[in-house]
Amino acid sequence: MTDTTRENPLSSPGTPAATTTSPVPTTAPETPPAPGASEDLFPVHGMDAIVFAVGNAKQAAHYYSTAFGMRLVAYAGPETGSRETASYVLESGGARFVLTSVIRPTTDHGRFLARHVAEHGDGVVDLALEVPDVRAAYEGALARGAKGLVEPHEMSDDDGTVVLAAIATYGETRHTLVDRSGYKGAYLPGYTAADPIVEPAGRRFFQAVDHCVGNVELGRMNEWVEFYRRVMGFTNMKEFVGDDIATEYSALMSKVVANGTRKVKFPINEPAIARKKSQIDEYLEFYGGPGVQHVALATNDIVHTVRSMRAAGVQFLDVPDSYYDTLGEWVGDTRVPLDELRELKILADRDEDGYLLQIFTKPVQDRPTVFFEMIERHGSMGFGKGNFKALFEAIEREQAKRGNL
Ligand code: TYF
Ligand code: FE
Repeated sequence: MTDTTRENPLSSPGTPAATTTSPVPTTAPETPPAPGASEDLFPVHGMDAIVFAVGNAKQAAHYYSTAFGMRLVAYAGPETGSRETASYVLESGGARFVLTSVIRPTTDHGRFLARHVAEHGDGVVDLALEVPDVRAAYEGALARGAKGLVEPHEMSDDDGTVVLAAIATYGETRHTLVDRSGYKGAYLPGYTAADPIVEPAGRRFFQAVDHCVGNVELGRMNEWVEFYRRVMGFTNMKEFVGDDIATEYSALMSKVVANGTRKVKFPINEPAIARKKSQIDEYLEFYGGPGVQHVALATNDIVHTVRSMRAAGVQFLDVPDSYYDTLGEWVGDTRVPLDELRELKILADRDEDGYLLQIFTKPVQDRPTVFFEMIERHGSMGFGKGNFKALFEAIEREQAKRGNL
């Protein structure tokens, strides 16, 4: 099981940081960020990478190449001097995934990754953020109550220098903070540029990471929203699932925090006590604690995305035909004809700012844990609130098939 003493972001005792001897603050100042100052408290350029610890990174790299249309760009492994781990760096537009597996653990890092895979299965270990000033971000975060995991340090090779540090977030997940402005290599020092595993698809299946969702334990959602607000100056977005919706059909509560530019969006879910066992409880049980539930990937042509991924064998959540019988009445016209949405099981939602099209994969490993969302936005900054009922019912049908409802 996960060490639950880690779970409270603002009051957990600090465990020693990996590369430092300096004490980590155990309490945070109570002062909230000044109104309007949130954009400057913790400047973030965007997501740098999503790092997955997996059982077999070689095969995962193949899957993300063929099924997600991603392109291998860099590699580190025994052939390049990394004898403990193998890591594959894949890109699709501005989105970067790093897939790491352990070959033979010899350091604390290798043992951590091996235990992570044993306890959680394949999962996300790191939501890395690109920041303009790693030292300022790290020191500010610690002063505001974050737990430091890796002190700021530089790494260099012939392609230049990167600055890196890391802080803890929910479960065993971390945020590595990266400044790569002084670096022109393929990923990080220690990696060599690599060629695609398969001939890349003519068009990308997606262009960017839209949002990354965390599942935390019952009653902890607000603590983690507060963590992002206080430590990183993120603010609440209006979309949330409150008690009313939770008890009626969703069995979860959810709030969304975002950085000042809204480029980085982190919804946080917790289970709710409802008529049925929460999908969040199922995740927490099979993941062995809190962690990343889904990553949403932004596409500008969801029809191309879904056709390509379905052709490659990716399975998406099923949506009943009845969903489409009434969709036109409340969503109105979208770029994609209703018949094509129906054929491909794509969901649509509209709010005052515009509309969005979205679809959800089934879990992408044997454990009912991590899945992906593909999303095409047309003005709407929401998360598909109008679809929550249909979506959560579809998830529950899958839960029932697994015997977990
Ligand atoms: O990110 C979101 O909020 C949407 C909806 O278990 C959602 O993608 C929320 C919770 C969940 C699945 C999807
Ligand atoms: Fe989502």
